[in-house]
Amino acid sequence: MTSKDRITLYYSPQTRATGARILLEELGASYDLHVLNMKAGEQRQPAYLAINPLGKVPAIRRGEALVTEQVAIFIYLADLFPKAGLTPALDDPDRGPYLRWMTYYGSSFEPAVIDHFMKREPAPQTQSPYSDYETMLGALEAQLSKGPYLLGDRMTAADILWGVAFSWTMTFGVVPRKDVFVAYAERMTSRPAFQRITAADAEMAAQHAAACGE
Ligand SMILES: N[C@@H](CCC(=O)N[C@@H](CS)C(=O)NCC(=O)O)C(=O)O
Repeated sequence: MTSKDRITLYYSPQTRATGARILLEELGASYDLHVLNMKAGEQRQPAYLAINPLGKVPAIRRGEALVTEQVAIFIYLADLFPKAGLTPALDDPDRGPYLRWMTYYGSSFEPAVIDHFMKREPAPQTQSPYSDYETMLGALEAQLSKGPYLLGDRMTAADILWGVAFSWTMTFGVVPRKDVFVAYAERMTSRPAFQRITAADAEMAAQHAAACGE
């Protein structure tokens, strides 16, 4: 990879950017971190709003390509490093199911979990993007019950996204600790990349808090 192809990850610890960093590690990719101290509000400064007008991490830059949105970042990065074996090729029969479960995260899971967390009345089933919370979660439970990974025996980048997601949402109590979810989260979070980045995140988060006098 030439220097113009180098990847910069716009990052804050213990956020949705953590999964993207774990994926980069699992892919064996070289990358630079551009760290934002969210406690100091750096994500809302003009310099970062020029990267992502929503003021959200993760974002990545590679050459002229700027990518925001976790799911897009996951698909993009896993495709950039096909030799890591975490993405089914375009003509692979697993490609469709892989994209299905990747995008299910952003299109169905997150809206459902946020409504649930905020105790918001969901939209009527026919107008809600995720049907209803129980149905949305039930589909995931059925898929993961086949295990050990979302696509069966094959681990993909989607499992890194979902492993982190289950770990966080069960910690916050917004997703029930069903056996299948717990076993899956443990499978993914016991991996060295997850352990390494979680430890580095704890250190970075403490530094950010200290810098803000907390
Ligand atoms: N739709 C975005 C959401 C990302 C997001 O919510 N990031 C949070 C961190 S977990 C954030 O940057 N929050 C900072 C803020 O809004 O001030 C994605 O999927 O990447």
